[in-house]
Amino acid sequence: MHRVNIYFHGNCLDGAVSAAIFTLFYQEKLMADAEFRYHPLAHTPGFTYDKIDFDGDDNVILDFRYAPSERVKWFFDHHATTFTEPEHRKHFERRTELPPHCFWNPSAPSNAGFLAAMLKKHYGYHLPSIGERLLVWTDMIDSASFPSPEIPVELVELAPAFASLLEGSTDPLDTEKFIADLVAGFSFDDMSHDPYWSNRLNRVRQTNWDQVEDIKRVLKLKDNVSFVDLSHSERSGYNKFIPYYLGPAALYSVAVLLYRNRYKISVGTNPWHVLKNAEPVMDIGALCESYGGGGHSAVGAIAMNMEEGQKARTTAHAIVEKLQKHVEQIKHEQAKSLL
Ligand SMILES: [Mn+2]
Repeated sequence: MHRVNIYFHGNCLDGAVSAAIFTLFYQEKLMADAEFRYHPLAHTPGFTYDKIDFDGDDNVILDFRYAPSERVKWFFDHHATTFTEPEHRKHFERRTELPPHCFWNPSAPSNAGFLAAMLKKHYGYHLPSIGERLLVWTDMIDSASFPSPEIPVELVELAPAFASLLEGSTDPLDTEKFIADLVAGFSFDDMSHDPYWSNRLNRVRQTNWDQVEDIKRVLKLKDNVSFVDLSHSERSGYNKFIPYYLGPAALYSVAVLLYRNRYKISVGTNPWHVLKNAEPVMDIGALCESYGGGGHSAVGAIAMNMEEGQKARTTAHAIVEKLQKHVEQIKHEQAKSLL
């Protein structure tokens, strides 16, 4: 039997939806009775494809790093960091299949949306209509461009609830079944009536509301900067939108978290705040870098090891003070421009 191996971003709604869309395309346009195997991948530090054989008859990479291998026939990704070496990019650019099999667009909000658009354009493949509606959600969720903090915090809608379920899942069967259900043509609404999913969705929503309660108890908001110290008890996840949900006046938020084997300082800009683009703009990634961390312009983090709990708290306080001074500066600039 013809076997298709799909390697995709694991614990991620975008990765799983991409895997389902590619399967539907393959069944309709290339081979109706191929066998599919799904291999979720994770962005662990130092990840390489060295240990992966690409032993399918067709090997496909979706929503994950480029692999410079002749055995990989299909590739779709939207991560800016997809090429880990300059050689990998050259390898990608040398691909000559027509119509093309390998696609990359770092400005696409989700890989699923990009994949669907390329399959339509180059292969005349049209998604079923429930799929089209799903892409509005994958775009919103993968680029974290929610119209309000209620959506990623209250998880009332099924798409962000499923996204949160997959992110926190430790059971490989969850992603496997999720893809199979989408391929079988079920909508999220259909799936939510299946006890397998309704039990898990209830748990995800409950865990999230517990987090809202935990954060509410320790949240401090002063001078438009919120601070959350959760470094005294271990946790497995942190919903970074909760501080803005509870304290919309925060332009910036800082949290100290304790995970199984490290401390983490999480820093972010409130995407719903009116001053988020006000001058001077704070580059959060650069701020975190100056303390040994990193990130993007609006979000960043600093990791510290298990012996550095006190240092993590001191550093977090220093960052809070810096951000409070920065808000003062923004307000000063604003007042000046009004004169
Ligand atoms: Mn993605």
